[in-house]
Amino acid sequence: MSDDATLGDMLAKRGVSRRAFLKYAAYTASIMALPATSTKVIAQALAKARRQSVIWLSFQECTGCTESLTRSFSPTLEDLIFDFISLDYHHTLQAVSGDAAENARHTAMAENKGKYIVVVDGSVPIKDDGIYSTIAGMTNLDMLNETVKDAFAVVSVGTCAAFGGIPRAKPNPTGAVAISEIIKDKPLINISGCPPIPEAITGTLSYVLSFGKIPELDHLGRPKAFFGETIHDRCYRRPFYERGMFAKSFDDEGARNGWCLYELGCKGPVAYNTCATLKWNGGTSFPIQSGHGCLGCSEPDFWDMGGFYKPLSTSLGSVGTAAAAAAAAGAIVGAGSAMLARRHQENYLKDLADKDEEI
Ligand code: FSX
Repeated sequence: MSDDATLGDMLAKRGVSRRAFLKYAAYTASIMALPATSTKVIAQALAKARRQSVIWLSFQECTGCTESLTRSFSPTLEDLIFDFISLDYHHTLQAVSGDAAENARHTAMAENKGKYIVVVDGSVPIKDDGIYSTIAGMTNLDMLNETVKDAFAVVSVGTCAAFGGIPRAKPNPTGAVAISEIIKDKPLINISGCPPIPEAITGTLSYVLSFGKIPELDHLGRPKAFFGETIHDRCYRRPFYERGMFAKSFDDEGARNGWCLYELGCKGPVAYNTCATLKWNGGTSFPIQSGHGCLGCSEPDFWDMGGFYKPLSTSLGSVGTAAAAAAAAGAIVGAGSAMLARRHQENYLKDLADKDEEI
């Protein structure tokens, strides 16, 4: 089908029914917390849209973000690639290699100047002129700058791209930085998580495709629809927290009865993400449901927060101690966790400035 074909044309050709298409539009509206009336708007916008050119760059990362994307349930990765976007370049998923791959990137940039979206997963090493990670003979830094120059928007997928992630963990030997520290002149969306929830990736892309603009973001550049609440806000174990009922070890009676995992190091009160509602693998489960505390992987510097199995009271210093005391009384949290999170994020922003001076 010609490049002028709309998504509506393509979906019809593939035999996707109007009912199935509306169902997808309704799902997208619901996970983006949009009013039900948006379903029609999304469906109409998507039906008229041309396939969006997407160039996906992978830098210092573990490929977990792409693994996550391939497990998207709505739309599936196949739906996304065949119907909604033209994935013109992707280090892991593309069949071509070498010059053919680089030619595909350059062709997509030239043919879609000013309109394509660059998705990036992984951080960028900038120490020693960026020599610690190169692709096709280019440093990640050069490839990022070259590719983003004519893009419409940039989407940083995963905590590595959004905040530096694990490559940036102390002592950060490669001088890893977040994409937002390099790209300052383009609309940029952070979809954090190590890895991010697949529907947060596909839902955000669908939103941009439907409305031609970026969704409402929080102060760390993340879509509020997915990152507007903490895990703790929606955690099904929260009633135990409120009553001061905490598991003390992973095999005690409290753990077996589903009590709160706060004292076993759960970072849910300071982790903004949608794991407790969208969950993973098509809504099957999420870490806390399987008995393990949240690692806080969607937050800046989660690897250096002071220990996955230490309660926030000890891993976040005096701020945490105050929260822990209140937690033991089975009180606070709404306001307390927001305060903790904000304090942590303020520290992160300050750290960023300090680290930039060190690199
Ligand atoms: Fe990072 Fe993603 Fe964690 Fe891994 O691409 S967010 S290490 S899941 O793979 O970048």
